Amino acid sequence: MMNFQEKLDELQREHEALLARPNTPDEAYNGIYTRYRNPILTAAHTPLFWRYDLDERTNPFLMERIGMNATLNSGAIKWQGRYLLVVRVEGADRKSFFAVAESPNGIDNFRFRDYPITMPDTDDPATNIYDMRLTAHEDGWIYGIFCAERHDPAAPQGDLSSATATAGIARTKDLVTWERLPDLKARSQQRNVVLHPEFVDGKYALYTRPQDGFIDAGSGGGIGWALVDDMTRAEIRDEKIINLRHYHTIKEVKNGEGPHPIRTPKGWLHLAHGVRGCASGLRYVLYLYMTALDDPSRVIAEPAGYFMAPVGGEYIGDVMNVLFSNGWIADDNGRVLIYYASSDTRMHVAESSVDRLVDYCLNTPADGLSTSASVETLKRMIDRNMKIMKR
Ligand code: M1P
Repeated sequence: MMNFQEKLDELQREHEALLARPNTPDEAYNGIYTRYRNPILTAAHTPLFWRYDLDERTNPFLMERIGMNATLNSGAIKWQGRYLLVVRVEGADRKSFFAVAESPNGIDNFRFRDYPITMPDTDDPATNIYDMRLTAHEDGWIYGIFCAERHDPAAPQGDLSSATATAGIARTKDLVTWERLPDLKARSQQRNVVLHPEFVDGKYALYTRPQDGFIDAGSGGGIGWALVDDMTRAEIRDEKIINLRHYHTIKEVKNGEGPHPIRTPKGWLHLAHGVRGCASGLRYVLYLYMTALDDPSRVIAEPAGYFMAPVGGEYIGDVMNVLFSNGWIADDNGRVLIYYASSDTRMHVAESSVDRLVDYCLNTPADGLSTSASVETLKRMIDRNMKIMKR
């Protein structure tokens, strides 16, 4: 039987081995992106000193005192040459909080900073906050927009599940200290709100996701767009839907903007999630679309179907059949690292490039919205390939 110190030494060795484990590309090929084999962050990556009381007098059995349940939906930014994720960490108590994890190469060796982020509250404190989108805006601030969730004050007595979703807003200059700004004012509930990195017509531009209830998009038709004068008192007055939901597509039930779009020479490159219902519940997949450089609200291309969907162990977790992304990083050399969570449980990375993703968007057939249209699209490809194969 190991004593306290021996067991702690063993835990520390195992933890360090997990953090230092090199990541390698997966062999599966599709020409669009490459997944990396190992999850980059799991609950087991959180520091031991977050979970264990390391004092033998108060914790003689060396028990976990504060359980960590999941590391998921992370905002991403390249900061002073390092790859930073603002991770949604969920404790065993179901409360999510934000914590920065950083890596020298964006692929492995992600390590949490010693302390989680202390996010100041507003006058109406949220019960739970999660899913931060980071935007280094041209105004000089780094903004974090996230979901602030509260119990619905209009819920009938005894209903402890109904909640409201609002966009919380904070900003920082150093990713250490955060200034909390008032929550976004909007007529509807809002989740998946994202700040565009540039001014548009002299205003701040937000991708929104109006929704009737906490879960249901309801009459919210898709990803919205709104211009805002001032982020210190952001209010949506006019909102238009720029990326619609459609019957019998991957985004029939709802969709939401992922991280802020990447500027490319051919347009703004967007990553989003689409949700459909099936017998086993909701299925969340990732898709891409592009908008015009001179008008980031005008869609110019959208390939049919999903870009990434769960594979293998990604299907399994707290909320099955979910891929979700709210962070990606474009390096100066054109490499794009896509950070995504599987099944609300762990973080992964996939690699592509701006050129590949733009090619994928501009040259992959769009959804014809019916079986007949899909078959005609497929036949055209087969016809062209038959000619090539007979040469
Ligand atoms: O459980 C899947 C996801 O569900 C929500 O996403 P959306 O608002 O699009 O439905 C969010 O709670 C997200 O955090 C979660 O990953």
